Amino acid sequence: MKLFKILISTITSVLLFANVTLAEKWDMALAYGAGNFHSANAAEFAKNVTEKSGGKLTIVTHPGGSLFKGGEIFRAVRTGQAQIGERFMSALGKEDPLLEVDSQPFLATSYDDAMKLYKASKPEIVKGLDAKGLVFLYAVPWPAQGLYSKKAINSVGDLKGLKFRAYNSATIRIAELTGMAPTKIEAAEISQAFSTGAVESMITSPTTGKNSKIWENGVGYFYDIAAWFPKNMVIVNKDAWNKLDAATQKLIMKEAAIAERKGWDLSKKGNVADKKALADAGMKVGKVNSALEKHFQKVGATMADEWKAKAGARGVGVLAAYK
Ligand code: PCA
Repeated sequence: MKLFKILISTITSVLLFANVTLAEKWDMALAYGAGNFHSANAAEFAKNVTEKSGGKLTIVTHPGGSLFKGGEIFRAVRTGQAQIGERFMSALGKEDPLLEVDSQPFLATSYDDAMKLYKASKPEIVKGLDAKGLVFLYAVPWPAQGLYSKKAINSVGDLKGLKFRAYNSATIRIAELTGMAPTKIEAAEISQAFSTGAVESMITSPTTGKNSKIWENGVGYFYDIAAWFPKNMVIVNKDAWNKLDAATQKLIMKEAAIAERKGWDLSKKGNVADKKALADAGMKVGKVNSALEKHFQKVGATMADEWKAKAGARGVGVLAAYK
């Protein structure tokens, strides 16, 4: 009986030890505040994976740039400083021009088209990330991008010389082709940039305007251009990925697909609700007039040619698959 007890306790210790050595902990770097729908969705994904992995993997989320700021997350995941993270794809055009296909104005102007463009571009994007030592998990779009301004914009002339907050190369290019003065600023710093007068206009989602309570910083106008739906993607460091067993990897991919579906739904809801929130806060929410619409269309056409030249044969392939 005594021997039996010793045997049982030895087996238990061995099992416990094995479990401890197999358990992985991942830090998930998130750039946007905990209340943002991307971050909330990522937190749910992390919780589901953690709970269902049977102790093999714990994913701890760090929202609001608390672990790494937006601009640092791609490199941090690539180098393994964070095992997993979320990054705004089109800010990574220098890594791979295909990552900014979703920020080309007027290429995809509805959620259906945004999904089509995502499906057409995903295989090449995943391949590109894989070559950089990254595993792609899922991508979720922001609501339709619109123009915010402190003053009313009724003509292209009204935009000339405006200090403009940009978030990627595409928005910098829009500013250049319009005569605005762009500065690249992460979402976390928007309120400060507007309140100090460093900028007076930007193009982003109603969600980001709402999250930064932009109306408190003298921004009274939102023009719903809805010319593109840029996405965030969640990526994993491949070395961290390879430490997991096949069952855990499968679980992650399954939960990633669920998170992606939920994220797209949340985005669609925010596209309506957050615009209403801007109006409820007293902002003037409307469309640009036809002269401005034409101007942005022209800017978009120029940028489409420039992007094709940058993205080369892979870009041509993605556009052919999309159309
Ligand atoms: N919000 C993010 C990216 C796109 C968006 O809607 C931002 O403004 O930085």
